[in-house]
Amino acid sequence: MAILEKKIYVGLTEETAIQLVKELAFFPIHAELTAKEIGDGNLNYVFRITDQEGGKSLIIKQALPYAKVVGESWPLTLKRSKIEADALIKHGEFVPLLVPKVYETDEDLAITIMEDLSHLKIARTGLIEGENYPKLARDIGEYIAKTLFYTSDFALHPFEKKRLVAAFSNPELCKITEDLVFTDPFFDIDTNDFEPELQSDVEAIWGNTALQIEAAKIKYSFLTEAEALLHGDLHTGSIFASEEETKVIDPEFAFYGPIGFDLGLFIANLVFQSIVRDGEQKEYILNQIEETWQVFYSVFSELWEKEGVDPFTKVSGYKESFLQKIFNDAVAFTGCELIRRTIGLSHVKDLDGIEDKEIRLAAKRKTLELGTSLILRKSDIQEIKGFISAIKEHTA
Ligand code: SR1
Ligand code: MG
Repeated sequence: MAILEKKIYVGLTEETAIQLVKELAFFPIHAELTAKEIGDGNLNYVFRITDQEGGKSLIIKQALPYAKVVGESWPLTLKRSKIEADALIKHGEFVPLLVPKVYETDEDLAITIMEDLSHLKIARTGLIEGENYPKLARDIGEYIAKTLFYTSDFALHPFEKKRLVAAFSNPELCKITEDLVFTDPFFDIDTNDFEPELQSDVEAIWGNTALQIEAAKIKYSFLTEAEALLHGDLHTGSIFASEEETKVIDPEFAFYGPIGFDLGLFIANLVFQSIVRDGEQKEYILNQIEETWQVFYSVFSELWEKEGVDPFTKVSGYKESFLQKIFNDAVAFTGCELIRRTIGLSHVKDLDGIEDKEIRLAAKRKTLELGTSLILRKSDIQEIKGFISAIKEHTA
């Protein structure tokens, strides 16, 4: 029976994935198709379907009803598939070259059929292998500025903004972030995962009340500030890159939240690279962090000046004050991401992949120290040069 007609969720296999794209007539009827499951994320299946002879390929992404990283004991809404497809489409209105094209979606099957980007590499993988992506910082600075400005109250009619806030309500995925990024790492909770040698460093975090208060404040911003339609999980594993191209994927955590969150997540994931690299290569990454902020600032500023619809966007000084707030938020969000990827449930290969135990532990202690400092100094660090100095100070 045709897969689409059933209208009930069924997990795809490589065989049924081929059947599906044939039903949808993406390929000629007699095309010899191959399918391969290539997903390496925490939550979904990703099938690449190829017609070797016709030279055409595409991706089917299917949400699983549970978190793959933990197993069936952690059920997870399939609605995230629609959120992801809708966010790709919405963000694609503003940055069509920086996101994959969506060809088809099906809410019942929780699938999105989209452009195959296999000619690119996941940025995290390439960076770990020592590659550099000269356009990455510029493209991500522009991506964040445009997607977030155009979905904010500064660009939208208030009715449309509130319609989007409701359409992108994503409570279950937000709860994962609220727990894994903003709560669990700051308490002795079972889901935390760290090497026993870090016990005393971790206990210092759990016992730091000043840090917990600041973490609580930045978590509250995440919970309450519906500033713009965020990507929501903008780490380097959510980005495909080459020297010429950048494509942002996987916005299943999209929701209306504080603008500094996307910035902080991306910057933190560059910080991991600045820690594992030396000399000129370390400087290169630090320059990428600075460039991300500079590009974000200048693109967002220009949009504000030319296309701001709220009368207050014309009031001298308001733009600078708003951007300062975003900057300070981004500093603290960076700190939270550094800590959670070191001692929380979901780690990064940049750190865990360091083979030498002493070097790995030293790197992890740096991320904990820097993360703590950034959360505590959120309001003291006023501009990007000071941010870079703070990173250097704790990660030399
Ligand atoms: C159970 S999901 C763990 C992490 O993977 C995603 O990419 C998010 O970063 C989430 O926190
Ligand atoms: Mg993801």
